[in-house]
Amino acid sequence: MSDSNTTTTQTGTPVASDDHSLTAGADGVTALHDRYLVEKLAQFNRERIPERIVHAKGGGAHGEFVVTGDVSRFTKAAVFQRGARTETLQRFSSVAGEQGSPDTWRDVRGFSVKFYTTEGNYDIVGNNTPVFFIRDGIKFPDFIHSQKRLPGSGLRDADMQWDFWTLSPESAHQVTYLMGDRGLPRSWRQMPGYGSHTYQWINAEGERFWVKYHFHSRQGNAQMQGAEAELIAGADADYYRRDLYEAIEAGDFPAWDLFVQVMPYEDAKTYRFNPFDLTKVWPHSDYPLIEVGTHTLTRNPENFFAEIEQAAFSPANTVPGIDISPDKMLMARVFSYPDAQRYRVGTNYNELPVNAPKAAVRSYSQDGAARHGFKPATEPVYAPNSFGGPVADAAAAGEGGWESDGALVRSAATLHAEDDDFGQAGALYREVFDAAAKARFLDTISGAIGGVTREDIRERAIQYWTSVDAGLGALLRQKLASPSQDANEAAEYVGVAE
Ligand code: HDE
Repeated sequence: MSDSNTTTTQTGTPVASDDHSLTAGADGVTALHDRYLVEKLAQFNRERIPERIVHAKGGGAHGEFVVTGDVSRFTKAAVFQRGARTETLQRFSSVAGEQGSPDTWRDVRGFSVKFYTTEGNYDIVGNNTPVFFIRDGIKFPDFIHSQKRLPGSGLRDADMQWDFWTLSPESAHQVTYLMGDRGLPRSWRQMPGYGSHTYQWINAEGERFWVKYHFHSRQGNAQMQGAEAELIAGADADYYRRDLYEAIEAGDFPAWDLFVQVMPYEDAKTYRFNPFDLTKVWPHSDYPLIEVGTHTLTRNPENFFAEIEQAAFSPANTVPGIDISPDKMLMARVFSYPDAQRYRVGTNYNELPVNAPKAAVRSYSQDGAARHGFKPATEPVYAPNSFGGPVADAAAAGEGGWESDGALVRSAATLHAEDDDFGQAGALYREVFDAAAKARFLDTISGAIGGVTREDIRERAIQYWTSVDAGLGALLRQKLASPSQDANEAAEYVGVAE
């Protein structure tokens, strides 16, 4: 009988040493039958799972969502009914950098919330910007390739970043956000979150609405400037992760108020631009913010790997009263996330405690690698059956939907009067940025474009910003031509992420 504190193998057998391998004599060859040595090395070699192909670097915490508003006329989802309290998990991330990359590289930040609702898990997997670079998911792998690393040198490259952006003018609005002050939040706690896409809500009467989610930080929004971000990137690559962890440890719980914009179902057909275009925001003057509730982070993970690295957020996780919309990006995402997670974490990833719903799971899914849960052998394993197994129920599912008809085509969505690529980017630059923000913006884009070596791409970049705002284009041309644009300043931006 071993002492209760004796180290054991993975199968519970006491082991002899954690310091010495089994050898033939003190200086002799190592015995292959030292199965503890073998187990220890083999297990170690398998400690990592593939990092997320995007949003690899991040951090997160557990929390609670409390409904304070009354949105019952728009959705029957239990999680959003007045007074409901729901346990949550949140993960923040950077898009383009790898696992160890500095938190303060300029980038879009992920903002993912998992609600463990009584009707199953609901995930809002958004960003800290309300729009995105592209409007069709088929472009996503190309976009990400252009923001990551050159296959030969393994280096980031301004030529490919600006080549892709300028050949994809629908990116202008998001690039304006990214290169503006919002591209460098001071912390995850001091930034907003957006569902970004248009989603669908369904009320108890079956009426449908289009909605957009906005999380407003109770800590306010704050940013840092490029020079400080670079210093921090070198001194503390985990700056945001540390900030969040330490705030929660100190009992300073960060919170966000959730609002929605609601568009009546029929408005979508005649709205001045396509309301399902992820490169556009809906002006609040058209659809004002409506209060839903407050999300507060209260508990750090006990184990980062088990609770954050293996966490699987997905826009495919919807609940009765909430559905997706005809946004082509969103439709691509509902395939992509569960696919990524089956590969990254494993087929049965939803059995892990961090991903498992609090609601009961009744399904005919079975087996697969590392399956843990199973039903009693007396229960049927197929549907339909005559043995009392679970039965699907359209009314309980509370799905939405929309009308669509037509031949299968590959084309842009049906045109609305004000669909364009540059209008909202120009409005953001002219109407939201003040003079100082405009000057910083010009510095940032000229620095970034200064790293472009191909003349044609550089010229296209000037045209791109001219389309956003003619005055801005002229200033940029001037600045890029000026000799004060030194090589070091340009080099700073070559690593700029998406
Ligand atoms: Fe993602 N994205 N994405 N994305 N994304 C992933 O999912 C993808 C997009 C976002 O904290 C991956 O499990 C496609 C928009 C966040 O774990 C992957 C498209 C928005 C996170 C994936 C998009 C996001 C991801 C990587 C174009 C904001 C981190 C591994 C159609 C509204 C979630 C994984 C976390 C992660 C695919 C575009 C946000 C590969 C195909 C738009 C916050 O499935």
